[in-house]
Amino acid sequence: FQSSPPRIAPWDRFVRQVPAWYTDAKLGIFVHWGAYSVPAWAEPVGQLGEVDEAAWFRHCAYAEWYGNTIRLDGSPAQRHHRETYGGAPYDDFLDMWQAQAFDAEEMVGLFRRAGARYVIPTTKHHDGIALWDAPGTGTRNTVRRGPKRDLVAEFERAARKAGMRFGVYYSGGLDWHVSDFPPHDTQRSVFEDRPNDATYAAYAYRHVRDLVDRYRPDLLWNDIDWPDAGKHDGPDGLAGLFSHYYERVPEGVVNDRWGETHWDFRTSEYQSGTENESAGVWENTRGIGLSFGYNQAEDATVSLDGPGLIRHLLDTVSRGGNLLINVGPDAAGRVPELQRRTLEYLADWMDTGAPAVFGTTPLGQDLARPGDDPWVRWTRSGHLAHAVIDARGTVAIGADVDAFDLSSARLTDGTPVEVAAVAGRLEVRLPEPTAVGPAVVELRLRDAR
Ligand code: FUL
Repeated sequence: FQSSPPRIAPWDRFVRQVPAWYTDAKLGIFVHWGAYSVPAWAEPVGQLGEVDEAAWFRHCAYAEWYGNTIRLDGSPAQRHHRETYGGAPYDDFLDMWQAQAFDAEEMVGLFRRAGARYVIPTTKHHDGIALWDAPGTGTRNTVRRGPKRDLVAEFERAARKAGMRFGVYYSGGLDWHVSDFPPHDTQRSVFEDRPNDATYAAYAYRHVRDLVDRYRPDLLWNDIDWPDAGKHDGPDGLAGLFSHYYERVPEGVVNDRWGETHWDFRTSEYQSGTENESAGVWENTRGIGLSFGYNQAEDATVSLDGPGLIRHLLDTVSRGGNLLINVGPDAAGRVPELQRRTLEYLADWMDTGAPAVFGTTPLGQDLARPGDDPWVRWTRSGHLAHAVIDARGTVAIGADVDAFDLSSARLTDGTPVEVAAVAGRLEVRLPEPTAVGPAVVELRLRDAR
């Protein structure tokens, strides 16, 4: 006889309309901050999804993966670690991490100015170090060691004070401290060499439940997967965790990295998982550079500058997604200059650009086409179409010219813009820029299309 298949936990009961605050929000800020922010080192080899998988782990561009990369024999990170820190144990970085300049309100204020509607700090990354006094972590958290502060609480208070939504990142899939697998060298090893036993499942469950009870996060952003022994419908299983969460935070949303269970929105990361961007509710995440954790080895050549970030944001929003852009503070708790400059630029652009972003939906490609020469992306709010154009002078844009009331064309500050239908395209004469960054031209749609 074959035994009957295991009962599949009823994930369907959690399926619901995703709260509008999330789909309207468009921009969130991820914060990857940890003991890895002390060495703050990785090889800036390229974007996840573009680098050959065989090279990714050994030359990992993610500085928050330092604890893994230095264990891969012969890796440049291992050499760097030996030369710079004499091969010291990873946990020494927890004590070296002082966070002495960290001012959550100042940092979150910058995020808010940049237009972000939510902020998600890491509360436990793959290294297993908790940024709050997490049950069962003993002294291996930032309240007992290193910063000696509840960093999750500080972010939470600052976010709420700034009128932003607050979420938590939690690595349920990997915890290098509770497992002794060999270092990850392939994608397969990431998903297969992860702790799946009941003891770890209970540990992770307690953590996320504690995060929910203490901070009422508006988003639960789990990473990699959830321990298999915990994927059941009992009160202390994943289904119980979701039930508890939605009961406490009815407007809360969860991402899609809990294995094949339940999600409110799908995720993509740099160029990986982009198949998740085609339908439904989704969010792309990436760093300003090539890493989430602060990487001192990065420079401007591998980082998004202000216009680059605006283009990435609009490319995402115009296709119906949210962008979760990451900031990696240094060990002292400051936003490094390169990242700060990009965010400040975005903040300046938001004075004129915000209407093209928040609360919008994509504009159908039957009405107007995105393009890269000139660079243009379209969004809409009701009958108003927003064209975000990163160009100067007069540009021609592919569109159904009859769909628009051309005389209505304005910049968001009300300045009229000359638009004509020429050979089946919109010829837009952009005024001399008075504001930073791409121009936003708004046009009325003629009828209720
Ligand atoms: C990935 C992690 O492995 C990265 O370090 C980062 O946290 C990213 C957001 O998710 O899967």
